[in-house]
Amino acid sequence: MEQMKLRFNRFSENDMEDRAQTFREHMVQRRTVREFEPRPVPTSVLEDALKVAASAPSGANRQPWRFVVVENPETKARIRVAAEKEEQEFYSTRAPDEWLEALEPLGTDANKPFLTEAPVLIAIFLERYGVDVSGNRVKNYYMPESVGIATGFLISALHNAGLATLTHTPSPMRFLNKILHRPARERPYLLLVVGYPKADAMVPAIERLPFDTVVSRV
Ligand code: IYR
Repeated sequence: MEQMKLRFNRFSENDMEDRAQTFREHMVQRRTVREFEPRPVPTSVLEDALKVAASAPSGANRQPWRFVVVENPETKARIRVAAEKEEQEFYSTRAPDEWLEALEPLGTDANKPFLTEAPVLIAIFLERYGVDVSGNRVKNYYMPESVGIATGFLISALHNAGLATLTHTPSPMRFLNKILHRPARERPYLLLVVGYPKADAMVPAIERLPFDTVVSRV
């Protein structure tokens, strides 16, 4: 493979510390939001964030992610109906008690008004295998890891730009293939709800684990 010179910004140690602190202070404020304003989001902001996501590293650079941006109210309504149907099933029968107890502090239930209230839904699909020009299957690698990293990039980019997100995972969510006309080789990975939080939006008063619990040095 042809090589090219790496472009890499080196910062002074002072600048590194400033940048690290500024980024931390902003990122730790990110909260999952469930109440959205209907106000549309700027298209260029959305596109820039999606370009960040699409630049993520991936197994063998296969880029096994596909992002479907949904702004059409009818399509959002169809997604909401299908998601709530699955969620009703989940909350009333499928979920074991232990799972329901774990969700209790978050206050979630089978109603998903944000799916029609938020201006944008981004359906993220994982491409299980590629297809070359002759129609032959091409193997992808580390798909969940790759799509997870790209999703993290996307959430961070949207937050950086001043937009709120909600990671929604109706289960099962195969209905997204049908509604969004995606081929069977693409598996729905996550539904990202994007917009501005309502002015009086509330979030559960949950805390992150102590730093020492999640990070150790050996
Ligand atoms: N998919 C359901 C249930 C749910 C599961 C987990 I794990 C959460 O952190 C939140 C919700 C729903 O979206 O309500």
